[in-house]
Amino acid sequence: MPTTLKDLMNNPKEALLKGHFACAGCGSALAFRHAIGAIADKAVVVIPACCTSVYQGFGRGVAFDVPTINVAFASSDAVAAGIKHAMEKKGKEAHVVAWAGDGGTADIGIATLIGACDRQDNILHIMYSNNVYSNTGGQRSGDTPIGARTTTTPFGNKAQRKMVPFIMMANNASYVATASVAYIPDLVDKVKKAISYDGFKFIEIDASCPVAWKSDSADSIKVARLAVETGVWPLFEWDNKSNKAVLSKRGSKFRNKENRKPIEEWLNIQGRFKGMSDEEIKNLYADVDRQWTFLEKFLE
Ligand SMILES: Cc1ncc(C[n+]2csc(CCOP(=O)(O)OP(=O)(O)O)c2C)c(N)n1
Repeated sequence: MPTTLKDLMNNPKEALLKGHFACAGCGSALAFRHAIGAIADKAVVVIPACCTSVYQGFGRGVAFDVPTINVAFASSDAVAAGIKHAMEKKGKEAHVVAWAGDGGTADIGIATLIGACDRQDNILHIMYSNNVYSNTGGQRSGDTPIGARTTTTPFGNKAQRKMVPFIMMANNASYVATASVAYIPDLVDKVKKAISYDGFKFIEIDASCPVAWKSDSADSIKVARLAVETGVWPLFEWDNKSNKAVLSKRGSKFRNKENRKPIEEWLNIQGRFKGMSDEEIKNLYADVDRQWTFLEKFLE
C-alpha cells in the first residue's frame, strides 16, 4: 500500500526531533525526518560534513534519534560499507544509510560512492541536493543548474548538471530513484523499496534551500513542486534487474512536454536566477531536454 500523509503523521518513531538547528524551510531537514523516519527502527546513518551535520546539533542538543556517525567529507560510503559489513558479521540487521549533500556526493564523495557501488556494498546512499555547497556559503557544485547565481558563479553557472542518478545507473547500482520534498509519501515509498534490494542503492532528493536559492522559506514545497511540473526534475525509479525506468505517479504526465509548465515559473520565484539572459534560459531548457533524452532510453 502506498504511504499516505496520515501514515506519516502516525509514524511511531521520529528520526529528527524538535529543536533542531535547520533553517526555516530547509528541504534537507524535512526529507531527513521522513526518509530516515520511515526506517528509523533499524537505521544507522553516516553523515559527512554538510548542513545535516550542523542541524543535527551537538551535546545535549542533538536532534537525531537514530544512531549516527559523522565522517570526513569524502568518505561516507566507505564508512557506511564498513559498518554494514561489521553489523553483518555480528549478525545484526541494520539499514545503513550514507546521507550526504550534492557536494559530498556529486563531487568530493564520488570516488567512495562509485567504489561502494562497484563492490555492491549493501547500503543506501541518499543524496539530498540543494544544488550548492550550502553550509560553507553556497558555492557551485556538480549539481547546480545552468544559470544559477552562486558565490562561485556570480554571473551564472555555465556547466551542465551532472545527473548522478544516471551515473549510478551506468555503474549498475541495484536500485536508483529520484525524489522531491514536494512529494514526501513518494519519497518514503522509495526509501522503503530501496532497502528491499540487495547491493548498492541510490536516491537523489531535490531539497529546497531558501538561503542559497534566495526563495521564500514558505515556498520550499512550491518551488520543489514546480521543478517537477516544469520537467526540470524528473521523478523516476530504475532497477538493474529490469534495466527499465518507471516514472513516478506524481511526475508521469510531465513526460509529455505539452503538460509541462514553462521553466520560467520555477525560475521566477528564486532570486538565484535573477538576471538570467535569454541565452542562459535557452541553455537551461536544452540541459533539461538532455536529461529527458537520456531517461527516455529506459522508459517503456
Ligand atoms: C576535505 C574537506 N574539504 C572541505 C570541507 C569544508 N566543507 C564542509 S561542509 C562543505 C560543504 C558541503 O556541501 P554539500 O555536500 O553540498 O552539503 P550542504 O552543505 O549543501 O548540506 C564543505 C566544503 C571539509 N569539511 N572537508
